[in-house]
Amino acid sequence: MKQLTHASGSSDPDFSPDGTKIAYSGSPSIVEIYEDIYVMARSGKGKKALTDTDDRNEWGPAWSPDGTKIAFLREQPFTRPDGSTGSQPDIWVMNADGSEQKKITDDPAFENSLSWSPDGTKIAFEQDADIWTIAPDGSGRRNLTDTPDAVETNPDFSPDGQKLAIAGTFDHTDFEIYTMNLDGGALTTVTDNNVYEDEPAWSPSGTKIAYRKNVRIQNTRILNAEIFTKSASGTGGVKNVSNDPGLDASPDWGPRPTASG
Ligand SMILES: [Ca+2]
Ligand SMILES: [Ca+2]
Ligand SMILES: [Ca+2]
Ligand SMILES: [Ca+2]
Repeated sequence: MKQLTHASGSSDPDFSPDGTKIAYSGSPSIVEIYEDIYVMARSGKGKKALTDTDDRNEWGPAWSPDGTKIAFLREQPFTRPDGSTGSQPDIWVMNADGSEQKKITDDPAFENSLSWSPDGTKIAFEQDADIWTIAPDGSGRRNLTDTPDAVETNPDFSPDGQKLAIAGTFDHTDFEIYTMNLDGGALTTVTDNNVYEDEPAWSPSGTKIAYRKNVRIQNTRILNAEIFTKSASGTGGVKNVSNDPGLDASPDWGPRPTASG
């Protein structure tokens, strides 16, 4: 894949649903450490900042399926009773041009990994190692996993909106890829091994899931992340689709079919 950004720490690329734009997070310059959300044309041209805060990070942009809105994470600094300071992320939603930024979660928990449902009515996310859904206006928040002793993260809606792919531990010692229904039921194990997998992403047809997996570089003890695909049902073999010595992350199949077509 062609590298489109050069700012240090540019990450989290997400294609607009029509495939013409990419939203991502990055530092505005090498002297400012705090990231903002940017959008640019797929060609890499026309870069524009959608957030402009000098004292906190924004990251993790996720386009709504109709392309009109972007959900993202914004750091919220706080001071503890003992005077020490920290920060935690909240979920925000803005118009795709950066206007009307609205906070939809507002609590000390750590939110992460945003995924819109194909019909635009829900955003799935991780909060403190559980998988939740919430409406884009902040209403109807629901914990789908509620497992205090296990970690779940990286939810990704299936193209038909009926399931989520997630990475998690459950009864395993390391991360596996799972699918589940929107009530947290019908858990299916897609991977089952003793290496680390995360960042699942459904194929547009809904039949396959791409994910990141750590594999050992031959004749070394060095772990290298590669992108693999496997059938969403968990059956059949796996396929290494990146297979290069660089660290690969955040698989994205590109634009998805919209509800209308
Ligand atoms: Ca910022
Ligand atoms: Ca929070
Ligand atoms: Ca959990
Ligand atoms: Ca595993």
